[in-house]
Amino acid sequence: MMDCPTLIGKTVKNVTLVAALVTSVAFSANAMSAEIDTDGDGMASLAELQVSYPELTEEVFGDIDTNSDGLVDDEEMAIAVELGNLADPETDS
Ligand SMILES: [Ca+2]
Ligand SMILES: [Ca+2]
Repeated sequence: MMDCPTLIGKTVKNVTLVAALVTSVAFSANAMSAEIDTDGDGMASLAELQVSYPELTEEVFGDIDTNSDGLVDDEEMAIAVELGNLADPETDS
C-alpha cells in the first residue's frame, strides 16, 4: 500500500487521527459485511444473505431489495438493518 510520504513526519499524530476517522467512516458507510458478500462483488444475493440469515425469505429479500435488481447493495443493507428486516451483522454473533 502507498502511504503519502509527504505527510509522514510532519503531522504523524494528525495522520493517525485522520486514518482512524477514515477507517471508521468507511466501516459505518459500508454495511455490507465481507462475511455476507462471499463472492466479493459488493452486493448480497439472496443466497449469500441466507448463509448469515437462514430465516430470510424471498419475500423479505424483496422488501430489502428496494430497486428490485435482485441484489442487496450497501445502502439497501443499511436500510434493512435500520428497519429491523435484518439483524445488524455487528451485533449478531
Ligand atoms: Ca455478492
Ligand atoms: Ca438492489
